[in-house]
Amino acid sequence: MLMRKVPGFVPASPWGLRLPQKFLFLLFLSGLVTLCFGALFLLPHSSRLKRLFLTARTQQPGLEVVAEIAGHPPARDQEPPPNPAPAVPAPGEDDPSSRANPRRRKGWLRRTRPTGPREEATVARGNGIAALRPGEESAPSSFDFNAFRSRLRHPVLGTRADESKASQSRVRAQREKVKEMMQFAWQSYKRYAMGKNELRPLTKDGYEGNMFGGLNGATIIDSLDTLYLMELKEEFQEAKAWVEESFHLNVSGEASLFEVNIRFIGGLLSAFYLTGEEVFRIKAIKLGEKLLPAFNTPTGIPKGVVNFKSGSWGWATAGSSSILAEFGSLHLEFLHLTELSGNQVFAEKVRNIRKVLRKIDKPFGLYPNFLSPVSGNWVQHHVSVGGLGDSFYEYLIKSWLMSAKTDMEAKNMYYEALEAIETYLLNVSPGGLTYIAEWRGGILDHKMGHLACFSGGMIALGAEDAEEEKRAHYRELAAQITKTCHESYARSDTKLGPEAFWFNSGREAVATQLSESYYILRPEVVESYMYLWRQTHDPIYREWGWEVVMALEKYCRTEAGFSGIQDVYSSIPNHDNKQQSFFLAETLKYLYLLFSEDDLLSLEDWVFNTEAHPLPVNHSDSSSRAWGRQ
Ligand code: DMJ
Repeated sequence: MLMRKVPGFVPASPWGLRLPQKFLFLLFLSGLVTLCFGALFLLPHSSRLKRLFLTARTQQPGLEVVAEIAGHPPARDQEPPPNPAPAVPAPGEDDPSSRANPRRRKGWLRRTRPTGPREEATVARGNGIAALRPGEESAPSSFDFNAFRSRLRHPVLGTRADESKASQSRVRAQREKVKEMMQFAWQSYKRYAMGKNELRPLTKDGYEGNMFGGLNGATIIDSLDTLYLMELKEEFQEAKAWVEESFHLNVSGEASLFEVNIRFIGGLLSAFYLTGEEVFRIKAIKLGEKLLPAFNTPTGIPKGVVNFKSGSWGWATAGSSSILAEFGSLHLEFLHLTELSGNQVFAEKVRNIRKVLRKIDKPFGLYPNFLSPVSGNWVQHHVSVGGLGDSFYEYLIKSWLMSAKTDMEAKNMYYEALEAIETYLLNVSPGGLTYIAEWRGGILDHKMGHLACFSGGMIALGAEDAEEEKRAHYRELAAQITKTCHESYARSDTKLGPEAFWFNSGREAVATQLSESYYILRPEVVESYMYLWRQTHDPIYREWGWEVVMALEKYCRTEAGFSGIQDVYSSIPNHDNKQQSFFLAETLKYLYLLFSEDDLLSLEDWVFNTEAHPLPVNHSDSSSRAWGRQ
């Protein structure tokens, strides 16, 4: 009808059109079809329409393009990696298609490379993606999981030494006991609090806390690698299924950058490196991206709190200074985020932090705990190897180790800092106990926090790379500090250690007030036992570890999970009703490792982040080791 009104459109054939008009109409139609099809390419990358219309065949060239961009030959031309199979079959590994993209790459850290729809297509084909939610699938990778695994010096889960000998049966039973504790802690959490951040064992429910900005499941993500290495296969699968189906990143609260990094990102990264499951890699990267606004400060030193909704960096809630242990404990995870995403932004953020810290004046070579992210100046001169300072030092030596001993800057900063700590903070009590005091502008508080007890393990770990003439000294120092921390346990009624202990007024290694007498299932003391055991094989560390197991069973185990206690000096426990997620991530993991062979998560292959999540050492022969050249 419409055409009849157009001048010149007079019907003259059975279709009602003349020949030139028919030609014009066909031309118009074909133009329209071309336009519609072409528009598909302009749709956003994640568009469903695009995925519907662009078949697998259309996507295939993307593989070649990605490989070429990353400097590799197309997939079809490549040889299989020399040792493609994981060292030991692991929970959930029976489906080979669920492995990360097996294409090879050269560098451990690569330069940023362009990303685009084709790269995304390669990611989307990997298994695990099906479980991702819309908008969570854009994390391209050319990470070669098989090549990575083939470079490890030891099977991830060790070679399982023959433990049939009588001398070995005790340690096997001890390890099994710790495994049972993990199973109990997990089952209790699952029964009463699945999906919540942590379990409250007395009230038999869960709680979210206020550190994670609306993220859920801290206990699940903190537990993944512990369940894996204990070969609790069913439990690992439960945890993985929850991550796939219920771990949502579209949250909008205020979160602690540090806590989200060490627990969630650390946990996801480890789970990926242990299993090759894409879902962990992709969620780690996506979550990492959500943390980036915290770095938008004048100095690039991140604020402690990030607002997931506005992306702002939480001035109002977090005061005006950033905390050394918080912004100084991002390096390990952020380098791995770059490694797994190909996006240099993560590495750049932590390199900048390093740069600021290297340049700034340090009083007597010490690093105070508070720094202004605006001016880049120290805010007050409080120095501690315990809370507020602790894991900054840990991440220096571990950055060195994780870089396969190429990050000289981290190494130098670590030994210089340790020397200053020894000179100004280290003390020996009249009773002969070695401890690291806290420093307030030159005045010492003769106390050590439970948190500072990780330092025995750290100093042991760093001893082997110190100057020849200092190695024995550092080994001895590590042993002495660990002995002091053991004393803080041994001198309590429960044989568990207080939150802080003092050396004054004739009292040594004991808390002086009730407000410091609690024990919240912390790991630092058993962490040091584990490192000292691996370094010395002195049976005393297993004995001390076993004392902790017994005490946990006696005073912290409740009907529905483990709980902290409010007073280690009372043998009638007053439970705090919290099963901390780090109990499953760290305390039980370090205890299990203490009663295992040294090649289970060998220290030649792995460094543990400050939440005990294992991250691999860079064994690649790459020339692009970004952190080693600074
Ligand atoms: C853990 O979250 C980490 O070890 C952190 O570095 C310090 N505190 C707790 C455990 O005590």
